[in-house]
Amino acid sequence: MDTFDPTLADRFSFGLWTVGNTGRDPFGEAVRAPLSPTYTVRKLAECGAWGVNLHDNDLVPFGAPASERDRIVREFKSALAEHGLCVPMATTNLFSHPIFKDGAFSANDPKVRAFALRKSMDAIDLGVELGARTYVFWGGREGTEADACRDPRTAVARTRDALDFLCEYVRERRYDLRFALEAKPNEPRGDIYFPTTGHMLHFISTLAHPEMVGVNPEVAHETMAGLSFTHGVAQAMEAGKLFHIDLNAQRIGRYDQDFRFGSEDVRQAFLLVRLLEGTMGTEPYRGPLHFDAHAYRSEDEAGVWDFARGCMRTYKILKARAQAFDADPLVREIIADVKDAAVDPLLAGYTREKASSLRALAIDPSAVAKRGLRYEQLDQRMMEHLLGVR
Ligand code: GLT
Ligand code: MN
Ligand code: MN
Repeated sequence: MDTFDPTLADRFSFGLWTVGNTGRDPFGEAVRAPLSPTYTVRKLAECGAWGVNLHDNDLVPFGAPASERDRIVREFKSALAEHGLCVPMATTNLFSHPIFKDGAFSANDPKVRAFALRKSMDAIDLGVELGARTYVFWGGREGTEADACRDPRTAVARTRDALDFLCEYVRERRYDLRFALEAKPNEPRGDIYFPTTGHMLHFISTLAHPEMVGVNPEVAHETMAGLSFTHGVAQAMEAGKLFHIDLNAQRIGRYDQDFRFGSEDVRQAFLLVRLLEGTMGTEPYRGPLHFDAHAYRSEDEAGVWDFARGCMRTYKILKARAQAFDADPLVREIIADVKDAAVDPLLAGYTREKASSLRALAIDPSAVAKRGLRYEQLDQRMMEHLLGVR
């Protein structure tokens, strides 16, 4: 035990599908045996996790009769109680069954869309029964290869219909549940609709109940698109829309790698943890810290638990590094807000007078431009904190 080992206060969660990943990929069979949900609960608790998340079919097999569903849910609930784990988030599998080969909410066949809605309502009931407060929608199959199959605007409108429908369902049942939309640019489809968190944020503003819906950005997905994950998350936080987060690691230009948190692009991971924890003195994110990642295919079951502990330890180590970085006097000095009493009041809240005062300001562009900003020093200091020499 050391200070980087996880505690319940850290709010770390894993999906049944993450530690339960058997290593199957498009080129090879499973390398690990499936783990039962109740066993997973016990092992996650031993590792120091706080929560366990699931798709409907991670727990209840597709098409299981009601009696079997109820037995499975009963056993799972008693495992949760015995080991002190909660279910912060639940979701629906709208991608594995062949019925979803053309998408779920955006599919051209109305029967597919009906089946997707029905499956989502059942899965919402299941999630709420287990105590989930956040419900994720990842439209993995909502996309195309043969893009002429529909007007992409139709896909947007159908997705809106589905989310508005399900928001009303939640409201009618008086569930204490919020939706979080997860973007991904491609894989398993050639192109997926709403490819980034930014697309999702705008789409949310067009819904009937935008206050019920936020985002669930994933490190790997934003990075696949070559974007700064931290900037996307920051925009979601600024909009009050960061309802959930999927932490893992990814290199640009690769398939969706879902690696152990922090194992690629340590700088981005550091900046992300710094943002989430508010070590700059800003409002922190207070929701679940979910690892949507899995162990390398090289691992046996012991390696899976090494992977899980690694995700959590790296997060905590980065948090400690970020705290030290933001407490460093040199850092504070370089990034201190530049204040200018004559100029600051003119910069927000347009009036005709402010506009003319702005025009009248004496600003010498070359003099302003001459000042070096010391970002080399700042970035090197960040590297030294990150590399553990400060
Ligand atoms: C799937 C996907 C993830 C999503 C999960 C939720 S399932 O593993 O790769 O990014 O978050 O549906
Ligand atoms: Mn994810
Ligand atoms: Mn992923």
